[in-house]
Amino acid sequence: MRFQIRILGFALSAVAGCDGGDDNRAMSRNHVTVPTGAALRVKALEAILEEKGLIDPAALDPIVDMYENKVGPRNGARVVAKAWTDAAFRKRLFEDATAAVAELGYGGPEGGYLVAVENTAKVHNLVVCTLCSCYPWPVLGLPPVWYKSFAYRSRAVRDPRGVLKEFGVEIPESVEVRVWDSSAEQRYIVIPMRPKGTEQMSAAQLAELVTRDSMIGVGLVKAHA
Ligand SMILES: [Co+2]
Repeated sequence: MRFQIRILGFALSAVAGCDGGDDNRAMSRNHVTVPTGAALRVKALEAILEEKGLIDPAALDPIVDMYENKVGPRNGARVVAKAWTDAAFRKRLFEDATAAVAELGYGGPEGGYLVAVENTAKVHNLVVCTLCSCYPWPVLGLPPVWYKSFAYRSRAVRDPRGVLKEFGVEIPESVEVRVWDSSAEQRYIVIPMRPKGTEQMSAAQLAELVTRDSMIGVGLVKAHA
């Protein structure tokens, strides 16, 4: 029972979508995925559950961490590995990513209107939500804290190469950097370049190499994890 309540608290936080009750009012309509009231209700419920000793805030952190770092991005990694190894799937993915990832069983809240963008030798893609934190949950899980930060949201557009450098990614001047601004009506997953030297690897092995950051565009996939 206690565990179920914790999950409920987590699910309620998740449903709030782009965070910040008050902030939502100032946002473009495209980024508001639920009525402002929902975020307030979640906060109120959390406060009551905490006050009554039914949830322990510290117990929620590992659950959030699990979705942010483990469960979520592993789905996206499977999508990338399949795109690298299955030409027909790859084609469908770039035509309609929402439908293609549904073939693997991924979909649900914050998962509609998914667009896959392809990194090539000539183009590097970077994803941001300039106004809030729109993010494709079914394939990437919950957005990392830095993704929601004002610094990332503003600088990713103004100085994408500078931001990439801070993530340890140096993109040659000859490669175009494209920045995609997410919204509730369009969310993105970057399909990174398959590293050289992985020709013999299975899709499952390849998926192990794919990092969350590489699917946001702030990382590159290396042949050795
Ligand atoms: Co947003």
